[in-house]
Amino acid sequence: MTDVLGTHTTELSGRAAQLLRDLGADLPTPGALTARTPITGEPLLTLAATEADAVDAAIDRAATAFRSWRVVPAPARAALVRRLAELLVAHRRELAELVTLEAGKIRAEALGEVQEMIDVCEFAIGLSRQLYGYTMPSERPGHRLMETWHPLGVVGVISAFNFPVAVWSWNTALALVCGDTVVWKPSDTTPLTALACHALLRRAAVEVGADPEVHQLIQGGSEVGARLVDDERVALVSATGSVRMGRIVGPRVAARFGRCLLELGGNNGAVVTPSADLELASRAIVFAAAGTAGQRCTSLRRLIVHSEVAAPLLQRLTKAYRQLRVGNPLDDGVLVGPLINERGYGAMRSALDRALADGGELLCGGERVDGFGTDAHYVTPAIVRMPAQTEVVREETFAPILYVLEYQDFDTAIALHNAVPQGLSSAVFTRDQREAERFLAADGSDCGIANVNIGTSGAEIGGAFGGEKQTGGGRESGSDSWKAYMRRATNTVNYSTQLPLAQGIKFE
Ligand code: UN1
Repeated sequence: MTDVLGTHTTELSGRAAQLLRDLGADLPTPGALTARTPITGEPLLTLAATEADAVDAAIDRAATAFRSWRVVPAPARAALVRRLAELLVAHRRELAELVTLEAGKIRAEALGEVQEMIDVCEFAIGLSRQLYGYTMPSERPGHRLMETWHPLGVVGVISAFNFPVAVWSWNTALALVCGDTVVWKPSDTTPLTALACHALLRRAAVEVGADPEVHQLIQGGSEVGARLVDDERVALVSATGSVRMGRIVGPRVAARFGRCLLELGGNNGAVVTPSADLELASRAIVFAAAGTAGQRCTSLRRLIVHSEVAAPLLQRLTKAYRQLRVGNPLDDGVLVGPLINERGYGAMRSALDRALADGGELLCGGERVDGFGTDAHYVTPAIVRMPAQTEVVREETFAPILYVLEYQDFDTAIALHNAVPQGLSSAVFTRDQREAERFLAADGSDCGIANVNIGTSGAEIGGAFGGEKQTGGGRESGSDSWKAYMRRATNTVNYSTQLPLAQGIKFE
């Protein structure tokens, strides 16, 4: 294992600085904000938070840039996103390594995150020629009825530490082809990857002759986010993060009649039925529950397994869990990196304590892995068999804890599955078509994402991404999610010499 103490952190901060330079970002002026690496828990670099008047000025620049960007034809706007995609392809390794340093993701997952950025750019480029509106038959002779989609305005993007670059790209690639400009407030835990993305996008803009002011970056904590949220010039606030954050952002944006796109917590469940392919199911479950150290909003947190197959499934899972290598995410063969910080570790500890107090039985994991320094938080992913879906199981704990519940009949499994406040992602493992279809039906899973024979995490960008209930209802990324980033105008055109009124009204 790499020596992660002492000199190693200096190496990591030097490496982060080098990666920033390679990605074309200026090294930040030191300030009150500290970028840490969860690999050792120690500082990488410091930078200044954006002051209140600088936030206002950034929004102002984005609003000004919008006035000309909105009239650039959408396929021409796509040139900017195409260049960004090319730069991401060229710099994928550097950006992924910075993601590993700053968010602690293993290399394969960090590269996957950058791939997700490239994918969504390609999607947005194609979309630029497909911002379709309907035409409808008019009830009046000599009239045409149609709708047109227009750019919306300034989009405020608030993103979380766990997908520090992909979630930005889902929003930004779409917003840009839709003719919007963007002000981005990344998590204050991951400011360096944000500097890198901002630099790549500005470079792309300069190279294709687009206005670089279409993208603004503001950095800092909730006070910086609050200024963005409250600003009337921000037409849409797209916020990814906790339910707690969404409860603050949603009402504040609504109070000024702004638009909100919320992608909040998940408490994702999988139902494993007696006919399931247990080998396939256990591989899917291990990736979904332990991958990214349980820090995806789509991570699998609840396993609802039929009593007949509980024993063989748990045997496979505990065996696989014991073989998972936990450690430095830069090292080959490591599958589980660190938790983001001490708060994440504390949340895991207290959730485990509560689960055990509720009568839960720890089947494996849940231990701290030492040897990385006191400020780093590595844990073995845990599986806890629960007697019931108690309060702690109904909460989202952003850590690798998989709660196991047993069921006897499929209706009860679906009821248990849906009996949580969140509604992001879900899965059923079955070879019975009736069960599979029932899970996807109106009275099946109540989530925004419902899968058959694959895990809850790792969605492709082509589908709409988001969920119901406390997850916030927003949809990002593929399908027709772009509509959230545009405004719709309904147009009625009279090409006759008469003036018939709708609903047959006579006014003479
Ligand atoms: C998130 O955790 O905020 O489906 C996003 C997935 C990824 C995105 C997760 N494509 O797991």
